[in-house]
Amino acid sequence: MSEPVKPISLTQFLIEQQRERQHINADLRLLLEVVGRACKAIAVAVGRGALGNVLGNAGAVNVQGEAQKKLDVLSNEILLQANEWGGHLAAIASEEMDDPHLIPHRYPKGNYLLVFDPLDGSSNIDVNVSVGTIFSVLRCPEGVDEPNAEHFLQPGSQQVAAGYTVYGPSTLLVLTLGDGVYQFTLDRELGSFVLTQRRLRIPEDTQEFAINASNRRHWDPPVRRYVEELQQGKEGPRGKDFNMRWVASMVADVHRILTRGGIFMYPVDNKCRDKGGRLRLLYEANPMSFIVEQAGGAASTGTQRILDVQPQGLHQRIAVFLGSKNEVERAAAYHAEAD
Ligand code: AFP
Repeated sequence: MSEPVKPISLTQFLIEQQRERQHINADLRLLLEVVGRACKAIAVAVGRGALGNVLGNAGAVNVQGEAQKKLDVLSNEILLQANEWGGHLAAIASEEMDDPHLIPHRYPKGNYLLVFDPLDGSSNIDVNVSVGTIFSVLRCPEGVDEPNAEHFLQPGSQQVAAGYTVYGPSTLLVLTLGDGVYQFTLDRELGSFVLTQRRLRIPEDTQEFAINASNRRHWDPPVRRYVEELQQGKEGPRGKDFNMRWVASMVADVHRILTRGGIFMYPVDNKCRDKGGRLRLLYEANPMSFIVEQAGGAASTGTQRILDVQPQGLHQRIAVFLGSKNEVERAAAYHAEAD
């Protein structure tokens, strides 16, 4: 659900946000344009697939202990190189890097911190299923010249912008500056992102849910209860049938929810409890929660609003329930009852 739209370019949209609405300053505008440009380069690399010799593993393991794909490494490089020289950033943190990347001394420094998952869902690359980039922008604390990991540990409510791209049948960029959610589609002939949906709204109710059901035996009782009730459909306490979808690319699952509603869940379970969860707070949960809330949805750990969580580490993981408001609230209520 969204408002009708005049198809302007991302550049024009950002200039309007700066000039007319004074919603962003010139540095943030430049930063977002550069991120958009880098995502276009990633879209080209993803689109080339086997022809670009970019499929398969890179032969390295990232800080998360996961085998890096060639496209993970390439996307990370593209985002780093595009963003380090513009003068709008103080440092960059990536899911693929152990520590923050400081802006080299030869370039001017700015007041923002950029956080990204360069290629989310990368296990889907080799099977030609949608993947994407997730990013979040924070302010660098005042007076900090050489930011370190600690300076990135800000609750998600402090984000000044967040977005994701989906490299799917078309390439989409979804963006929030804290005043609604906007969707841009890449015009491949012109090479520019064009506004195609404004003020996206997630329906409060839904008949779709997304969870990796193969983990069922590891779930905690409130998650089991919630999902079992969905599965019981018309005959169960919910009195209606639900459909299940799981792409295993958070960008694709969240984009579906933004488009037609639903709830996405990656709870902490017995399989990932020692890590704190599966999804990363700074690179995945926070930007997606900001977007979902801006579209009228909700995002919770099951016990707390995600955007209120005080991060403890750059690569911290967390439980995620997000999407249609009434469903997220119900899942959270089951957790509260179980407590
Ligand atoms: P990768 O980027 O390592 O493929 O992980 C993707 C992801 O973080 C998220 O995008 C998916 O929702 C989730 O993991 C998929 O997890 P499962 O492997 O349990 O399906």
